[in-house]
Amino acid sequence: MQYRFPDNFWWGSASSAAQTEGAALRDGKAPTNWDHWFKTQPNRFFNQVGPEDTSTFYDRFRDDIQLMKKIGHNSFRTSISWARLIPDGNGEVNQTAVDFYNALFDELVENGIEPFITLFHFDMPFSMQEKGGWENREVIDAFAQYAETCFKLFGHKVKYWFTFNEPIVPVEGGYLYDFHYPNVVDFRRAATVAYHTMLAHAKAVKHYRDLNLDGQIGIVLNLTPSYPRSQNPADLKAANIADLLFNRSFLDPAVKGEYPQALVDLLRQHDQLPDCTPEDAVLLQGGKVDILGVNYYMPRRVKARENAVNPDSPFMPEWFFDPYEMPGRKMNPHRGWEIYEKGIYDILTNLKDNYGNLPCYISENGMGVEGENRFLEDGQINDQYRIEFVREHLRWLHKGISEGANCLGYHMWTFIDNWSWSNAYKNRYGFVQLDLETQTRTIKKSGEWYAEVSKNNGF
Ligand code: BGP
Repeated sequence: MQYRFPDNFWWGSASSAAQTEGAALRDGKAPTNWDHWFKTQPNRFFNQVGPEDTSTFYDRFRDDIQLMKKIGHNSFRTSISWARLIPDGNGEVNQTAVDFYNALFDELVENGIEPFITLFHFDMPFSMQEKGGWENREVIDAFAQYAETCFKLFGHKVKYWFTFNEPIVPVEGGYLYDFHYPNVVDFRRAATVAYHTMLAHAKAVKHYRDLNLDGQIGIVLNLTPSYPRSQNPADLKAANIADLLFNRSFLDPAVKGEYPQALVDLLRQHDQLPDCTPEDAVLLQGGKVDILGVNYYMPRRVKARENAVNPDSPFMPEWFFDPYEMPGRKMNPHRGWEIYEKGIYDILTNLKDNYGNLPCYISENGMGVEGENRFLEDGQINDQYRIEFVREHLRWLHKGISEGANCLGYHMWTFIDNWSWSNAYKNRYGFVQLDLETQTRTIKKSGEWYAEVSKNNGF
């Protein structure tokens, strides 16, 4: 075997409540931003397929866990739905939800699959959004209480907790680029949402520490390495600012407990800083994580801007750089994302050299493909492109580990084809194919391949 991974390496996949559970308005669950947005603007979702019945995991999790076992999972990440557990956001706990999550975690553990649990994966309870969402500090407190409730209810069986999944995405989608509700375009409000998210994270970490549970707490960040077009100082400056805005804005507070001074200076210079209190800094210091989940899909290539900024346009990250389309780059055309396998190694090297080599794992990596049925052979999807995609990423991951990176596992996005934010079921990511009509699950070739890799702990 050419690529052997460390003992007890985590092989698994990731998903989230809103994208897989279905039963979005059943058994006491209250609507989230997604349920609300779909009701009011269904045209914003691919083929007008909404979040109500996503992948029926709520009803079929027992059978699905058997499939996980079959494809070699020893760990699996999903999220708890805040709006299911505490329908009002900060009121009573929904006992039906407690029973569901207890049954789910028990079933995973009994089948030798370690549950990794996220507390917030883009699914703001609509009641909380009506209060202003992350712009309102009351929502920070409500989240911290929700987190504490989860730790108390499930902390003896869940050992790996993640406060947020990709906290920058609701900031980008909801407050800068119009791909999540509430479709605001306003940098200062975006910065406030980002900052408050990290305060909410830190408060949750504090609760976790106070409870003295036997486990670890972390955060999942989508780290997107910023590559400059060239070594020209103007391109380097552009890449550095992109890195500050899109990576270090969350990575530094999560791992070092404070924001990079250069980022603070930049936002101050453009009058975009959120309101901060001296107590916030103390809180953030206490929010340092035990473990970091790294989601990696694509790199960000940038160059110095070609044209002057329109001073009447809204202030945006793109005031500092233009996206750069590198000739010869490899693309996944279905998602419009570049595939650059070495990025995974660059991220791990950066964490090793500049972030104390804290324990981390690849919490998402994957490839969404449209129209996968054209690869059906004898009733099974022969997704060689996905096998290739995973294998190449794992090679670079392995190189990182062999050079000392503290990477403990690899989770694929995703287990069963699931519903995606506004793309609905357009692109399929799963190791397991989902027939939308019948809800039948069929393991793809990549799932069989992954089972072997997991069994052999390498390839
Ligand atoms: C990540 C999210 C996932 C997932 C994935 C694929 O950003 O954490 O929830 O959806 O990306 O992206 P998409 O579904 O937008 O194609």
